[in-house]
Amino acid sequence: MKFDELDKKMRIFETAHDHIVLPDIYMVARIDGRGFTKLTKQNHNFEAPFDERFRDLMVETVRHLTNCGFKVIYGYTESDEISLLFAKNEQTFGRKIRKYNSVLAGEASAKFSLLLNDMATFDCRISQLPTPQNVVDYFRWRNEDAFRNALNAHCYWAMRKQGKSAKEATQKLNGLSVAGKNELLFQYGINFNDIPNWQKRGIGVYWETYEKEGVNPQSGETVLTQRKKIKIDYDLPMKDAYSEFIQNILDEHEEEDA
Ligand SMILES: Nc1nc2c(ncn2[C@@H]2O[C@H](COP(=O)(O)OP(=O)(O)O)[C@@H](O)[C@H]2O)c(=O)[nH]1
Ligand SMILES: [Mg+2]
Repeated sequence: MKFDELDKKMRIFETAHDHIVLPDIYMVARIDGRGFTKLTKQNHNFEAPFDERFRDLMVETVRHLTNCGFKVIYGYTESDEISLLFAKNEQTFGRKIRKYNSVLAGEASAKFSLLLNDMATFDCRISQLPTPQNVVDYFRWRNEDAFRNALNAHCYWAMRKQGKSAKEATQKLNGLSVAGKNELLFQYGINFNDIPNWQKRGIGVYWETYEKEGVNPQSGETVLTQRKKIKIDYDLPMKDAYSEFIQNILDEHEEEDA
């Protein structure tokens, strides 16, 4: 068989089931560390429940992902996961899902591994969200997940550090309400209100406009120009205020595109 014929014949097997995200549907990627329970606690000695060194590796990985060839309009990280919201008119790779899944998992794994100086891998999945409200709900969901995670993790590790076994700590937590968990922490001398917001709400990464003074080379006049830089937000809002915050990012982006 001639190469051209073989090429045509075999290409079908690779591409016949290629799924493309329809126009006007929002895409959100969630990139999650693979086996990070072991990585954070056995292979590396990160402080539990939260370690600023681990947080900084995640943040730098998000920063890289917002700058690796896609139109990311909002990045978010909590625990070992990263969510990326793409511009509605994102066109990279013709919106082929397999490309986003593989390239983003690859970019995240490579960046994080270089920063950690050890091998670490991430998986990736894409949510296809038809309405702005779905996008708001998606990020609200992860924001509330961060809160529950932080409460559980602080309770769990408070007990473990005082000598309770993994089984005992898990059992104790299972039967407790949110108020009960707050009370438990209080007994261990921790006021959950005083825990830093980045642990309870996650961290946002987004573009911020600022004005920079420059000199017009022709007239010599001082002029103000608008520039964009990445902001790392360790103090995100929560609940309805966070939903509004995400809605604003969508609105601002629509205006820029219009
Ligand atoms: N020690 C430590 N562990 C963390 C930190 N952030 C996230 N993790 C761990 O990362 C894991 C993330 O959960 P999950 O994705 O469900 O677990 P995986 O399937 O093992 O990756 C949990 O075990 C968290 O405790 C941190 O700052 N310090
Ligand atoms: Mg994980």
